[in-house]
Amino acid sequence: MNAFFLDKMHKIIQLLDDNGDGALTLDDFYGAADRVTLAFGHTHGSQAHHLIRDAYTQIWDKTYAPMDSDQDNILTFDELVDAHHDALHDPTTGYEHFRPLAQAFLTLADGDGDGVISRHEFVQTMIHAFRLTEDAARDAFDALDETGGGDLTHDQVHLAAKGFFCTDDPGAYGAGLFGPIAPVRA
Ligand SMILES: [Ca+2]
Ligand SMILES: [Ca+2]
Ligand SMILES: [Ca+2]
Repeated sequence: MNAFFLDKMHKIIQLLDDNGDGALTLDDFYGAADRVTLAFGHTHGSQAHHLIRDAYTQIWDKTYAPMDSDQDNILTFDELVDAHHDALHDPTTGYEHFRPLAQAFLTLADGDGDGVISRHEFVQTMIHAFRLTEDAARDAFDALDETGGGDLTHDQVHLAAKGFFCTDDPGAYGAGLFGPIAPVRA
């Protein structure tokens, strides 16, 4: 793991840490699930809400909870790095841990159900689930939409998520999925 990967881990905490304590809990994940559910016009308790909450529960139970070494149900930065290093940081098998969650996001984000993620659908997801600014969300989309067609296929989004979560290559497709990565110096 290189400095870029650690900077990405800082970014993940920053994006998802609802209560600002610098660590992640399942409630932080549910916060993201709740925001994106409402943003796409679904109600709490709806099928869509269950879909994305269940996906977060699954990734927490299978991937993150085993790395919560002191078992306090709080994932510190070091525990998060260990979880990603051990479970996800492998382009061939690592992404299978992540695919169900990405697929749940795709199902919600593809609001018109046409099988592709439009720029608008992508930008709304990034703003509401991950609190990106609108400018950062648009830039992230434009970096992924290499042909400029205005839509991303589900496979493209999976490829981007794999590039972000399962590699430490700053030039990987998807490295800018969640906006610019600021270098963090300890
Ligand atoms: Ca937190
Ligand atoms: Ca812990
Ligand atoms: Ca769509």
